[in-house]
Amino acid sequence: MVEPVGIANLPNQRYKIVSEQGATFTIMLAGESGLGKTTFINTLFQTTLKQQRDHSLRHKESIHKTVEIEISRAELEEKNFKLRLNVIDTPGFGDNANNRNSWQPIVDFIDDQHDLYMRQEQQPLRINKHDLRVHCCLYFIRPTGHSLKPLDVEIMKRLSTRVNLVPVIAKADTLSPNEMLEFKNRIRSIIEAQDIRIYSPPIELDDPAASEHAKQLIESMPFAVIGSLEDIEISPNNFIKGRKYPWGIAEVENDQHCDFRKLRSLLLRTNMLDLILSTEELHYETYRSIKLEKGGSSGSNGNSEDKLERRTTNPKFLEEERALKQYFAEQVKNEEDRFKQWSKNIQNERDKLNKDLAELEKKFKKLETEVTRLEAKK
Ligand SMILES: Nc1nc2c(ncn2[C@@H]2O[C@H](COP(=O)(O)OP(=O)(O)OP(=O)(O)O)[C@@H](O)[C@H]2O)c(=O)[nH]1
Ligand SMILES: [Mg+2]
Repeated sequence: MVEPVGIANLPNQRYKIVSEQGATFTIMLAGESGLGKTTFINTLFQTTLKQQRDHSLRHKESIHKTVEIEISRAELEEKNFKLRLNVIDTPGFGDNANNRNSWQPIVDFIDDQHDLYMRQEQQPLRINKHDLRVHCCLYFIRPTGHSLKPLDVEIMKRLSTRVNLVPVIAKADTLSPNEMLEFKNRIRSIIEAQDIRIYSPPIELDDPAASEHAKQLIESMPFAVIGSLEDIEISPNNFIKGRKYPWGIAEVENDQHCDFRKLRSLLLRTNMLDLILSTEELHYETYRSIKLEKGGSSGSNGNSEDKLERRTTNPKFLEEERALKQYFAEQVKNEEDRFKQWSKNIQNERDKLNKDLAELEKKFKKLETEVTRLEAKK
């Protein structure tokens, strides 16, 4: 009998990243203020069609400006596989006199997480590691139709040496298809000319369908996205997510309108594992070796180039990687179900938090009454 590929049975050390306590996947959003970062992440995790929500609430949410780095978590468990999802939403920059102040915290956050992880690795005791290393940073670009700003170039350069960087064109509904094509081409040539290393999905030569999908993803970069929390009724009881205009509806999940579905697939299905592994083996290792060199330690022999080399050429690694990929693909294949569950989880968390807050308020009220009563007695 063939044993099922259990993550716990996988032989290689590095599978520990996605075994033992399951996988952790952390997405970060960065870019100028008001480009729809928060809206995008809400769109990504609320793809199930829900009834209209409380209108006042939606209004409040849509004008919410992110003012500090916000971390949300959701945990998903299925059979024996646990996936912890973290989303790091950052305040937009660009509307400050001193821009450095606004993006430095983002870069620091990424470095700090690597640092924290490294310190934990140096602990003699095997502790449950706290891991918020960013596996993918979505960088939002303003849909000007012209070019990348020098500030974008500067920040993207800094990010791309630290993290898997995925550029995203915000508010795709504001450009015509032709304008979008030209804009994408221009951005691609700047990225190339400036030597910005963006994330590129690996092409699987032994799997034609996967390699075709990867090529499509690469061709679509930078992904143009539309975010919306609105479910628009297109026929009785038939809702789609989109933005309504006098001329029609810009649809979130329509490939003719934007690349939302491609980006969703890259993040949550086809490339999640690669994003996790490449963070560990390239970005984290790079950070580690730089730190160790600076610290004068000689322990930097497991450097990133070595590991990458091993990963791409050693047949044993390739076979293990294939098995892991297959397992992972099975775990994340039912995209839609996952989204439903995720969005439910996120809502549960929110409800729990609200309940806790309500309880606290109740306690506080009680204390207050008590104080008034005692004071009256005096
Ligand atoms: N036309 C259009 N508007 C959008 C889209 N996504 C978001 N918006 C709107 O843009 C505004 C800003 O959205 P947010 O999601 O708060 O933007 P943000 O990038 O998180 O902004 P900061 O938190 O300030 O950095 C809101 O009014 C959204 O409704 C989109 O795809 N198209
Ligand atoms: Mg925001």
